[in-house]
Amino acid sequence: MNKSDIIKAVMEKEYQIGPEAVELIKSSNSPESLLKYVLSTVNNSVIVIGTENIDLESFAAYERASKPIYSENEINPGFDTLIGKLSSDEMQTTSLKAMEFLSEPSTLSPKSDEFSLEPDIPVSVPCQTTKEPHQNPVPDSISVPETTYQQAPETQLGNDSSEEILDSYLSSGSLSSLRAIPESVFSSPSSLAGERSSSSFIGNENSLLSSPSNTISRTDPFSSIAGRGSSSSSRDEEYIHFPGMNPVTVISDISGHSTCIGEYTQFVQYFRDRYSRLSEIIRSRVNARPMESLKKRSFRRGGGDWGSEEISIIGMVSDISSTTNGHKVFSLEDPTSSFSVLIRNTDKELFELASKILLDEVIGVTGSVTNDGNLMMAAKIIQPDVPNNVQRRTGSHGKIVLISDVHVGSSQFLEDAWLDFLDFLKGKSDSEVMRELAASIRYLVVAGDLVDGIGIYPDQEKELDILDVYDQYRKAAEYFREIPEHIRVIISPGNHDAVRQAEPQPALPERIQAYFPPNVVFVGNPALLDLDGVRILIYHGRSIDDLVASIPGVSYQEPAGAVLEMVKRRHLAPTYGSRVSISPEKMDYFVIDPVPDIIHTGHVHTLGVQRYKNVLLVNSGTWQGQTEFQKRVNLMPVPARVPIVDLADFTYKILTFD
Ligand code: D5M
Ligand code: FE
Ligand code: ZN
Repeated sequence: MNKSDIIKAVMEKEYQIGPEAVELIKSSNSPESLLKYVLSTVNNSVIVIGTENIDLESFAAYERASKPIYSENEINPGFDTLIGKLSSDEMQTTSLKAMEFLSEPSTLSPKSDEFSLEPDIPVSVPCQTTKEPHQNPVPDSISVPETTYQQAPETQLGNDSSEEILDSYLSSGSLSSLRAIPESVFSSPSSLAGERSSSSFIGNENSLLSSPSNTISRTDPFSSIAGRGSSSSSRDEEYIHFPGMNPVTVISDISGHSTCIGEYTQFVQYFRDRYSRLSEIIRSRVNARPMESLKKRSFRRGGGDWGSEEISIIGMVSDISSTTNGHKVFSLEDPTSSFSVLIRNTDKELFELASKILLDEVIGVTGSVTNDGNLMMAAKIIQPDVPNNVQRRTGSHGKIVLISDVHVGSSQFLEDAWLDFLDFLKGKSDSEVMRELAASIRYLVVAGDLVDGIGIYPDQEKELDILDVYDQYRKAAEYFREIPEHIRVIISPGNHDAVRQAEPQPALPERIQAYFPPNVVFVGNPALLDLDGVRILIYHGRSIDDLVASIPGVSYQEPAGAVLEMVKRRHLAPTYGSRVSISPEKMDYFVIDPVPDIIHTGHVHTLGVQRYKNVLLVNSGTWQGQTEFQKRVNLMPVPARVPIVDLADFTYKILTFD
């Protein structure tokens, strides 16, 4: 077992590992068994596995006293093959789940080929880690919950003007297109066993017994922001206030509130929350019916040309396919039922909008229903979006500096530029204008990837100057101590930071917070804050990778365009189970509500600022030069550029430090 195998296996479990610990495992007589032993015994609250977490004596005693924790024969032979085929990013979301299925022959036999080795199938691991499949076999009936394949509903057609289109819809192979999604999030457990129940409804969580074998063992160990701020005793008791000249109020943040233990019922609850909040926004603009009522003959049906009644529905997109003639078909779900919607390619504008619709987003559709009550011909698609009349808030005074992706510890970290930036903050610029500007700064926000971390991508250690993640944070803290005390610094984590990978991510652990000076406030990812009257939504931006890949016209070169697509959907990570591993919390922390004044993202290492209906969208760049990995994928970073926003009128400047 070599170093990168160890790091990969540790990443799989959503831990990080220190270099000495890797060496210790590597040098063992049975590194694989030791690693498995460590992973099965490590304390829930550990993020970075160090030598102190490796108890060689107990391991030896364990091996003597019992059969090995994993007998090699028990391990699924498919696992290594799977790992070999996947990039590390895919591994983070895919392989654990696949491993779980592969270990349950009874559950996968009919679909194993489609399932096991297909890297682009979106599957996700919730919470912080996953169960050991061999130890906690999941009952058959619920073994494939959040990733059940869904077949588009069959449609019986009536005789009407749309027959031709419908014929092609029916004959299209796309009808049988399958995808792994958190299927039937509104339905009863019977649908999990393969049969969809038409009488399914929101609120069925009691029908799935929560057995310990269906849970994930690690829960959120952090309650870190509470350590520094004070809880409000007002109506909003959850809000945490950091008072002072430059006050911070945390309006929404997972830190200390994670309830996710990975039970299937939590997915139901999570999607119910997503649906109810987003549909409420749409409902304020359309008068929608429950889908179940569309099957009843309570309104005029028939082709649109024949004056059928226009009706509206609001649903979550559970499937997207195309007919052989190139029309689009959406399957929508609401708490009462599901329904198919057809978007004809003859309606250019509508079709263009339909091409941008993503799986799992919540949309309203207005149209007419075919005679048989099985299909809606769409005339209009309504996204939640931000109302045109959203009021600009009065604002505050002073300036806010927005940065992200510092990547301290990376050998590509641009220290010279960074030190120039620190000099600027300290008021040490040559120019009077810059000194005045610095004096007006009240807040500095870091939207994730403060350090480079370790074991985040294959061979990362070859591009690290600092190999220990704690040392990386110590170095970062050293830099942050240089920042004048009167500037309130807010640090939110990203995918390179030492917190769980599943989002929403909690704030950095207290051990790391302790390195930093008192003017630093730690929040989760995402986090909605009020900064002296200005509302800012901070999100690292992992979902931008998905949006670039799936929405035509959205690119890494203009990252604010991706954020705009989030705003239209009022959701930071619309599609479940792609790059973003979403932990099913009680509340959907990704819903953009209320509408903030500023949305600050990062992650893609390019800079972009855009204004959309009085919301300022800022994607800050990076302090890391191009890595070998980025060279391979042709990602050209925009380093050492700093957006600085006036809190009174939301005008901005971009400062350059290279
Ligand atoms: O991400 C910086 C950028 O690089 C971001 O656009 C994602 C991209 N990236 C990083 N790792 C991967 C993998 N493994 N596959 C595809 N794209 C990737 P950062 O979070 O700073 O590493
Ligand atoms: Fe980054
Ligand atoms: Zn990132």
